[in-house]
Amino acid sequence: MRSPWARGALGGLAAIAAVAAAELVRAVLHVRVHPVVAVSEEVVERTPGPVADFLIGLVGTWDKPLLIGGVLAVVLLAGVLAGVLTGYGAGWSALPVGVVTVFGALAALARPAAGSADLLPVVAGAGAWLVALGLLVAPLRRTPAVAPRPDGASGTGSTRRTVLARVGAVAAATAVAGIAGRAISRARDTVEATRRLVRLPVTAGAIPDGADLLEDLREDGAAPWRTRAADFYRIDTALAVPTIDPEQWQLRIHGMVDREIVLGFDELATMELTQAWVTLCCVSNPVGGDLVGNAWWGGVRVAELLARAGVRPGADAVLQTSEDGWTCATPLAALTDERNALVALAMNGEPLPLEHGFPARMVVPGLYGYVSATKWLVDLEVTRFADVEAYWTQRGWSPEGPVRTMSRIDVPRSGTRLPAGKVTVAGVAWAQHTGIERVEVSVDGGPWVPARLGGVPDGPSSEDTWVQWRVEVDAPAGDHLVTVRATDRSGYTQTAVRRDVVPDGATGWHEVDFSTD
Ligand SMILES: Nc1nc2c(c(=O)[nH]1)N[C@H]1C(S)=C(S)[C@@H](COP(=O)(O)O)O[C@H]1N2
Ligand SMILES: [Mo]
Repeated sequence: MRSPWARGALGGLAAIAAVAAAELVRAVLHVRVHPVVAVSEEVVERTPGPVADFLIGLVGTWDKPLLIGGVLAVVLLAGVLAGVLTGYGAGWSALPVGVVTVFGALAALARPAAGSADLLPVVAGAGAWLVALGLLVAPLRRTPAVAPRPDGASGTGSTRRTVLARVGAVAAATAVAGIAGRAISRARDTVEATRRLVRLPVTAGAIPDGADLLEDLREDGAAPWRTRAADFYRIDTALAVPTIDPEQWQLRIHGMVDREIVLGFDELATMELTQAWVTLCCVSNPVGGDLVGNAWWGGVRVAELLARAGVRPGADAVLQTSEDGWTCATPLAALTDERNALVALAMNGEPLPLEHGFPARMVVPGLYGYVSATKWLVDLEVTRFADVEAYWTQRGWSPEGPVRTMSRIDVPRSGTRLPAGKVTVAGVAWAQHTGIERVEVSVDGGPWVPARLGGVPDGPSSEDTWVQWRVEVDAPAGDHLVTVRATDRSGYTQTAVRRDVVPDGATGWHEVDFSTD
């Protein structure tokens, strides 16, 4: 049992455990490629054309499986080596693991549009590798000091049993992680494929005249007026994105209603769809933060659905529930008044992306997401605030979540150096379902200067979106601090008092420092 062969075999198993752990984390976090595949892709990119052509001529379409198999073999060999090296001390055995991890990390980061999340499968793999290796070889070290047996066999029966038990446990965990990872990936691929086939009678949404006021400042950090789905902030408690087949999906509306109704996806999609620009934001958005986005949503008005069900007197809330059990309670009034509270099926002219609630989510202008914007929506219960508690209100957040009037400076970025003279200051401001009346900036505590406001949609949803603003200020050579504040159409001007996001949204003025010379 203490032979290098045994250690090598245990090391190989630990490497397989690492590959499986990385796959599970990859699938859960929806990282596009496994680190092994990332390394393979990197190899392809770095192989000179003629060499690649020659090799492809040799192996034909087997090139990719062979390449991935080759990388896996290297990982396995590194595992065997790490196992053998445990006989020489833990430090040595960590070396092959470290080398493989560094290559995996570099390849993961080299993928197009890679972010720090793409490192997590690598980190999980390395962690699982070291833990598994430690578990598997530990009994070898703890072998009681007994005299060598006459038959020359090393170790004892009890060590052997412990090792075998641990081999069984690690192998089982490896199999579970690998199978779970594959199942999660497959479920997601299936729903993605279904989603691509969904056709909805919606448009891509035309940007209102003059709304996109900051196109020329995009390079400097100004957000586009329409937030693309890929750039839209994502906040939810779901570890793995729920994968819902629209064919199986149903929305139930019940509680204090005259008649309970249950609707399928096709039924909803063939009702009259309302389309509107709505800016969504998160209560956890700090002053100056980017947990806010503006999109063209398409869906069925909740007021219409509630009217069909017939709301009974005495109700003042609707408890929304998602497929994964998340809940929020929304004031009934916000769902039945004239605003465009929607069971949304589309975002920017496409079926909702999985991350943003496919096949259906709520969008309610004027309320923070945590009290209104259930993704993967399956249930609406008409009820009373006094009778229910929802996910975040149980955790200390306010039951009421009207969006606070807020403004943000996007240009210049904090710490920028600019030529002295005229400096353009620009950004966004929002007060959904109230509307922005005025945005002002002040340089170095000087007088408030009104900014020029961009356009908003015509008609009833004109107050439901953010507004872009820009202004030129004088900035002589030196260090400067620029401050912004917005006034909404109710006449309220943002308070300077800085308050944290808990329990009902941050307050205070956003400030940015820059210098000119
Ligand atoms: N099912 C579900 N829906 C949810 C949440 C959640 O955790 N689970 N989070 C809410 C919060 S706090 C916000 S701010 C919005 C964010 O929506 P987005 O991720 O599409 O930007 O979704 C809301 N809907
Ligand atoms: Mo949120």
